[in-house]
Amino acid sequence: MKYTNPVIPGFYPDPSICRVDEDYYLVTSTFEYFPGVPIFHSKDLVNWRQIGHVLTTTEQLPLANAGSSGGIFATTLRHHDGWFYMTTTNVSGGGNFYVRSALPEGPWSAPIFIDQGGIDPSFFFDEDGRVYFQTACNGDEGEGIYQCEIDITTGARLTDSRLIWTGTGGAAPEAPHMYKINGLYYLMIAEGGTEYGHMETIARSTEPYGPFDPCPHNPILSNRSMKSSIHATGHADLVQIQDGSWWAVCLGLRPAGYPMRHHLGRETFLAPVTWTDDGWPIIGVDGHIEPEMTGPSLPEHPWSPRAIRDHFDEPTLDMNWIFLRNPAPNSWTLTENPGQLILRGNPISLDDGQNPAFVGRRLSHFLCNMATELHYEPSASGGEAGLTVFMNDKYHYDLAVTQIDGQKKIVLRRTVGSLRTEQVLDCDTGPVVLQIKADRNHFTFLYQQGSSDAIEVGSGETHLLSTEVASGFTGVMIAMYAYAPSGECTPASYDWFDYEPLDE
Ligand code: 6LW
Repeated sequence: MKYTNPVIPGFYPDPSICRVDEDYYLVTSTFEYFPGVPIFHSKDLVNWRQIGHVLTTTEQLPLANAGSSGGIFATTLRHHDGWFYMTTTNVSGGGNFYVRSALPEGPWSAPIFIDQGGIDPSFFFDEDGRVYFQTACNGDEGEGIYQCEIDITTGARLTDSRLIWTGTGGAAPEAPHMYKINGLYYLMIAEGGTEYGHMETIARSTEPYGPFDPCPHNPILSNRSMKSSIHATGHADLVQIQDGSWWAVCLGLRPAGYPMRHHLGRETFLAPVTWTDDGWPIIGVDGHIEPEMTGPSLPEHPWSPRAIRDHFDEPTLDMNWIFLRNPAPNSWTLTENPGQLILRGNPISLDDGQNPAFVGRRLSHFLCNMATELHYEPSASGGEAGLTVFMNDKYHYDLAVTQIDGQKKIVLRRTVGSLRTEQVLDCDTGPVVLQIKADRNHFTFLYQQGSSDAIEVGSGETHLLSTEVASGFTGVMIAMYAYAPSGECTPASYDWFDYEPLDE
């Protein structure tokens, strides 16, 4: 079966995968967003559906100190002896930890912290029962991959942390994963940094602590040539499927245009793995990931497509909605008026790098129409509510309903670093439909009331809301938000939200 990459589009970086019998599970990193670490399920490696989040409590995921692109860095998911284990780093709260659960959809345990520094933690469960814990660390022996042995029931470190490989000389050796294949320990890592120089390298040893012999074919994955429309591939994880073949998931970028190179964020890609005669894995077609590839020999198992409209008529939010850091108490409710998502602004704005009233989803398509019906009559105290195309607290475009000089207004505000522009139009009392039309180069903002035609307020370039300009590790979010500088509690009631993709 042919499939199209990415297999999980939108800001879903640093994927890690495990297999349990005929089911596959995958997690990605989530930085300052809450709940953290979405977990996906597939039966064919191509079609994925989200089944929950791993980190759903403040105890598991405190983000109060997480700046933009802080919080949860890369994750690893493993299954052993009937338990799922997810390990990650909260770079803004506590460092490396893991949680475990008997079921992939949870409930997951309280965090168990591990006394080893660095990022990109991973586990290897050896046949003799030993459990090895690896991270990318700049430690006492220099920069590279460090390993210790741990007690998986308590997280206690049982040995010193030792440098086991420094990679092949690329910048930032990171994202370690260890596999035992045909009696040899394979240690696979990312090098070159998670941008356009990204690559995957591997080494192997007869012993878990090495010495590791580097693969003569390194890098085993790199899209560094300009030929491909996919770039920055790396941070891979391997899985063996039922027919014995091996497959890789990894992160990559799809630059929307050249030379702007902007994109939606780092996404999750799938590639076949082939083995050389001397026993080394090569990811993709000669180490490249392609947009169209031939999938695994597994029965195709598509999931029902997501509806365009979210009516907000369930008592809980659909799991593709997430908050910016831990949501402030009373900032949102679905139960006060069933069929509406009500946001109550607080004095925290989108610019503050904290937790404004914000409910958002990833932009997963370059061509997409989004809209929401907002019931909100702002008071004179400068409150506002609306939609934001959000990269981080210094790069976002907001289409909001507010009040200026006693008049209800529509404002389009574009915040790009220290630059800010505003366009203001009149607005009648009553509900407003706010619209955002996305294409590869622009977001176009419109509003519509009653039976009148939609009115275009303005537009903003897509490339300014991309890590190439805004920096960081996250991706483009579309969110409903509310802001109340005086703390007044005018409810912003969202009747529905439409997300209509117009491209793959
Ligand atoms: C991830 C690490 C990285 O933990 O970026 O640049 C971090 N490399 O592998 C966040 O994705």
